[in-house]
Amino acid sequence: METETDLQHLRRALELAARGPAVDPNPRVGAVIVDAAGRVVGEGWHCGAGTPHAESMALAAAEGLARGGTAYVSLEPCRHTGRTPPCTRALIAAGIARVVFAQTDPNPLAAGGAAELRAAGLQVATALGAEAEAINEAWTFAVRHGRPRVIWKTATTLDGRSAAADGTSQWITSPEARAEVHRLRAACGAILVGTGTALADNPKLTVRGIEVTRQPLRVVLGERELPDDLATHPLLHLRHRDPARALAELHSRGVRQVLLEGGSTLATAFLRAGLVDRVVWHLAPTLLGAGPALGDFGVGTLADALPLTIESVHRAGPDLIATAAVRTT
Ligand code: AOF
Ligand code: ZN
Repeated sequence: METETDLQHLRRALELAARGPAVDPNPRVGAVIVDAAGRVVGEGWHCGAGTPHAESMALAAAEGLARGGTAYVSLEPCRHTGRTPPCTRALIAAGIARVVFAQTDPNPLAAGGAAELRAAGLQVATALGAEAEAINEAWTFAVRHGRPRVIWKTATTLDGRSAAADGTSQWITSPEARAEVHRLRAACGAILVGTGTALADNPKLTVRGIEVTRQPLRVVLGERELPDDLATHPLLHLRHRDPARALAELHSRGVRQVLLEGGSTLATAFLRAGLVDRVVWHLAPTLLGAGPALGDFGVGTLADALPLTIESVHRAGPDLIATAAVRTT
């Protein structure tokens, strides 16, 4: 039975989990140790792959005061020997009487901790599973599907164009929208473009304007040669166009979320393979014409796109409706 106090300690474990790195091969995990008298005697969180698990950090902080107490953990304690020893054993050895955890571990290598703890005579309870899962959305997806989660980010004008007649495509959207792209990049382990985009735009594909401990891996997919001076940052060039293979390679490198950033050939290949999980669509209130939705009305280059002023945006059932003025009188 979980009490309000249990939920408070578990929420604190979730808070601690969020201190971990936002992008990492491993999940973000937090733990709180409360002694038999109800006092918090240790807190811990996971700082990234290869470092101690949250439970062992919290037990170390408790300095032997854990006996007869309760461990609150945001993820089911692991029972495997991976980069570190099993947390179930550490909890049992410390004399913990009860474990309350949030998310059930979806990782088949580590799962089964709850059953092992029960078998050892500890009380085990769970709560707040959905909240804990939200802290590790991409990791949970990647563990369940055996591949990174894929986000396709695209920017188009209101008439659905992503480049003008002369090929100019930088920048369709505003600096404000581009700042959002950096936030999205910061949440991904790898940024993927095709060789066409790499050659045409020479994009930096780095996170700028936000502090990150590690830049995402820049990945270019396709056989075409790339000049050396393109690699302003460590760049991984996969000389094939197989989305499933690319994701398998990235997954084995610890990437749990990938951002597809162009061009259309790359996005098409991923969609065709059924390997796009989420779309982030940036819509600029401009018209270019000379596309499938609107004929050529005289715009040749991006700088001459006809600007509109969005007056309202709303959802109508599954649709998105935007009303924009071409000219404000
Ligand atoms: C963590 N941190 O605090 C907990 C984890 O890579 P390893 O060997 O350290 O094992 C990672 C697995 O251990 C992870 O996928 C998850 O199933 C389990 N618990 N992992 O990185 C932690 N408690
Ligand atoms: Zn563990």
